[in-house]
Amino acid sequence: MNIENIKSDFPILTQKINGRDLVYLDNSATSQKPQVVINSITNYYNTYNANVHRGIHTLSEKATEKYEETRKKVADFINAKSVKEIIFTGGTTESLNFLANSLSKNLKENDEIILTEMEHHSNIVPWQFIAKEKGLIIKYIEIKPDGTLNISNLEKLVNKKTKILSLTHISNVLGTINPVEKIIKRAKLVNPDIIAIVDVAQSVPHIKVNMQKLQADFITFSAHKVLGPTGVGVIWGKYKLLEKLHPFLGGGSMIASVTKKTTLFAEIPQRFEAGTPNIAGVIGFGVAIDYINSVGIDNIYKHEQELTDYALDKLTKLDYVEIYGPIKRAGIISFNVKAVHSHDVSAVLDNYGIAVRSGHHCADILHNKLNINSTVRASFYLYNTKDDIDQLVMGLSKVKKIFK
Ligand code: C6P
Repeated sequence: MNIENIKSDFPILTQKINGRDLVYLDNSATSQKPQVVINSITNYYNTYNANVHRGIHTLSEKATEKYEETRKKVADFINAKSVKEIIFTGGTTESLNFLANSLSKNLKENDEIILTEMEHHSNIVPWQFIAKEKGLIIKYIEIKPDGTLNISNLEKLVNKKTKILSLTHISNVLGTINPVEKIIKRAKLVNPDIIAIVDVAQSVPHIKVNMQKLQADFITFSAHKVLGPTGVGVIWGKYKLLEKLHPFLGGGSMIASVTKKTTLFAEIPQRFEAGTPNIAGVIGFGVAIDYINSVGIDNIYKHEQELTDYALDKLTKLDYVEIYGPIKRAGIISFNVKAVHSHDVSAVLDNYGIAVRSGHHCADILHNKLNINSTVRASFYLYNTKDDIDQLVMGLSKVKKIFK
């Protein structure tokens, strides 16, 4: 991987922030976009802007063809069996709300849902909504002090009333890579009827996610973390389960026919994509996948692992920095500078052009469990370099000086 060449594909990275070269370490929040992705969006609006799946005119047909090309690219990217298993949504949050709402139609009082203590709020709040409405019980797999999940008592947590197991592949705070295949297999040994959902929002941009291996029934992710535009998400679902799933949204383009009394649904996946979708975004996402494929997802992962090892080595040497999470992790490092609030740390870093996220990262339960209010988070992607990490370490020494 030639990082300098890669960097030059991302126009935003040549910017100066507060007079310094931008060091972008907030990739878990959203990734930057290569020029080819930006071009594909303007090209759509400049040359073939039209609605999809509707018009029998040249522009509409071209837009539909390009939109559907992305579905194929997504299916290949995650090794899905069929393009029919790919549903476009507005993002991971919408995907999870969709699944919670649609799956809840088959749930009844006292049915149980298992989540983990390291879920993003988007994999907690929608389940709490339906739990309240239907009288369901939510249980949590606990986090151990080392930032991994405690699955030693999994068989006690799961029972015949467990209907849903929904968990993240990679923690957006700790970078923990959860053994999801193992967890799902063990849970389904106790109750084969469990529906397993894996939130791969933080894994799909960085590691090979293979639907023939993952053991999941559904997965969810967002395009904007995978070099694509905002406002596009994905649900992959097993075709057999999609056939039984009630649509989340009703409206145009998801129907076969409508009478005054009832509606016949369109085929899958159209049935699940009501209304005009984010056409430009989906097309741009297809180009983002091409870009990732041209670099190679395994190369990206290897590069990020090198950066993570380098960063952990440098940060653990700073006695005023406390790091959270396991040693073996994805390219996400959350930490605190002792006695300094995370927002102050990120404000000082920003003065040096360094972008990190601070706060609870939409993971309150995790922070409460670790007994902390907030953390500073540095997260890496393919265009980051060891020099970026050296800049972060330099920035932290400035924080230390200011708040001594
Ligand atoms: N995490 C972060 O800074 P949306 O916002 O819908 O694209 O994705 C939600 C989401 C779901 N699951 C996980 C594991 C996530 O990390 C996120 C988004 C960002 O950590 C924004 S809060």
